[in-house]
Amino acid sequence: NLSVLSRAPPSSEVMTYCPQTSPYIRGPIHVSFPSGLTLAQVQRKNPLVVRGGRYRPPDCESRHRTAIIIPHRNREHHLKFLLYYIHPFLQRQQLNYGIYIIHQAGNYTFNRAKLMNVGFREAMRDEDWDCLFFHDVDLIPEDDRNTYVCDANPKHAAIAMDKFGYKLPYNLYFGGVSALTPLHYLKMNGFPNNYWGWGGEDDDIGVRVSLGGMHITRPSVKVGRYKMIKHKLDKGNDINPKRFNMLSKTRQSWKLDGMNTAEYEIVSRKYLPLYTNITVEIGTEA
Ligand code: BGN
Repeated sequence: NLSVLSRAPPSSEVMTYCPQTSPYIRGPIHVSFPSGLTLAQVQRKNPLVVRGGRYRPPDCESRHRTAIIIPHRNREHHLKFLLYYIHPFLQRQQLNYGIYIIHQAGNYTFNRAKLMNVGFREAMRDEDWDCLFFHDVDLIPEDDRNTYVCDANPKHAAIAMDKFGYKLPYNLYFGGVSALTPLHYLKMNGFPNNYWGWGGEDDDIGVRVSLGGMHITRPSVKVGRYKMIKHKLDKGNDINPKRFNMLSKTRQSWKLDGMNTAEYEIVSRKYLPLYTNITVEIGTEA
């Protein structure tokens, strides 16, 4: 009924939605690590990013609200490169987005999955995000057709990483970068809190996806490409020897341990120019 359209009042306040596919998408990105890069330079290159690392397209209403959750400790060097690439990447996708760094306080063994639980709850306090990207700090996306929006099922975005020869290392791999809606996250009771140190937590999360009645989706290997910034195993993130045993019990443990039991104390919440920095005390292994 065209008369409805012609009756719509002209309005300067109501912005129209951005197109389904952003016209700024370019495809493959050449990723290198320029020496001497500073955060001040990254800031200058991203004048439309506002306090807390937030952005919305200036000329249209985004169809998507995506929060990027990045667990972190002592990786400022990696973070700088990730911010350098990811801000323009997300802007080319015309997303309404925010970047959250979840910084584990203290020197106790690192716990990536629990930091993700913190990130989920704290980001949802800020805004009604419709998609959360759980993102390792050392992975740089190499193609902007890998859109940072959620699917109908949990999405594993890092399907093709350089360190695995740009292919999936094994079928159930769910590590590196994954994307879930708040509903997906709650259906699987979030992520486990008890994986201290390196390894296994991502496999546990992958199992939770199916226990929550969902399945894993992925972009094509052509676009889900990532370059990993080379590094050695961190101090305070030793390989977790309990991971095999714990993984064998996910089916029994997932409802008893997860988002419903995540306990922590926020040390600080800082709205910095390029990201929101949440420092958190997550305790120690029981
Ligand atoms: C797997 C690790 C993952 C890790 C990938 C890629 C385990 C659990 C025992 C099977 N899983 O082997 O956590 O992301 O390798 O490096 O160690």
